[in-house]
Amino acid sequence: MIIIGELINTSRKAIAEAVSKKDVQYIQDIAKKQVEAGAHYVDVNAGTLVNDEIEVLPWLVKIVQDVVDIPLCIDSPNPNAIQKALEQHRGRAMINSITAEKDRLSQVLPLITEYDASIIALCMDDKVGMPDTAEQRLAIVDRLAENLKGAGVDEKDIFFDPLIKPVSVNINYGTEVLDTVAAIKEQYPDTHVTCGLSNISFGLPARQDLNQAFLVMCMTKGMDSAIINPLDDRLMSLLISTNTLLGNDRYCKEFLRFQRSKMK
Ligand code: THG
Repeated sequence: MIIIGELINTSRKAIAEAVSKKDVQYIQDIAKKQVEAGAHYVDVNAGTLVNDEIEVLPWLVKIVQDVVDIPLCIDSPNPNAIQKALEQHRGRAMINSITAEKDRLSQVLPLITEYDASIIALCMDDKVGMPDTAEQRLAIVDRLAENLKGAGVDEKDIFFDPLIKPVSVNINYGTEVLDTVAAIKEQYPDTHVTCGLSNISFGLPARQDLNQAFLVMCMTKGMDSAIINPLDDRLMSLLISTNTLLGNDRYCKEFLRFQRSKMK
């Protein structure tokens, strides 16, 4: 499982405050904690600061890479902000994200190859917007795959994100995502599937319960990455256990390492 730590996001009050006070240490601490907890990428998102995003995003890249060695996940809908962040980033970044929307596709595609980045590809386009059904998502996945592979991007560097919508809005939104995950892994076996898990529970109480159940279900269908809070012990424990039970953890090595780290 490829874990993308979601906590450095200005939609979170504590991060918005730390950014406005230029509290470098607070942000660096959160970055280090996520890496210690098992994150493989640290997501950075300054999307709420529309006007300042273009300066803040590369600044976040700089201060986070000053203290952690893992690559970052550059989370922005704005191709110009992504480019500035990539100019600052050392090593191979992950871009979050591209969509099948005409303008975004044409502006983000060249950045992937220029910076040799991996890419999160969202199931979204100009026509349907955010899709409801697996069928709509898979039609978009095909177009994304065609464009990405056409530009020379390897399947192993593509992370499809089905785009999760709340089950409180439509009770079928969970199963439509599960069907999408299974179909992506069947049709494009060398690509990855990731998602921002917490949207599933939006508008309901006991959100953690739904997020946890849905993580396990998506993994059973072949999802092999997630954008999550790695400091959430229960969620991480379920993730590690599920990964082991699915046969992805030879000799139960990661499971044993995780359990040992909790005893300390
Ligand atoms: N797909 C992709 N990228 C994404 C998302 C996705 N990036 C953003 C988001 N969705 C995932 N990241 C976060 C980061 C923080 C929180 C949720 C998702 C979070 N939310 C608190 C909550 O939901 O209760 C509220 C914020 C707060 O703490 O104040 O923490 O789907 N590719």
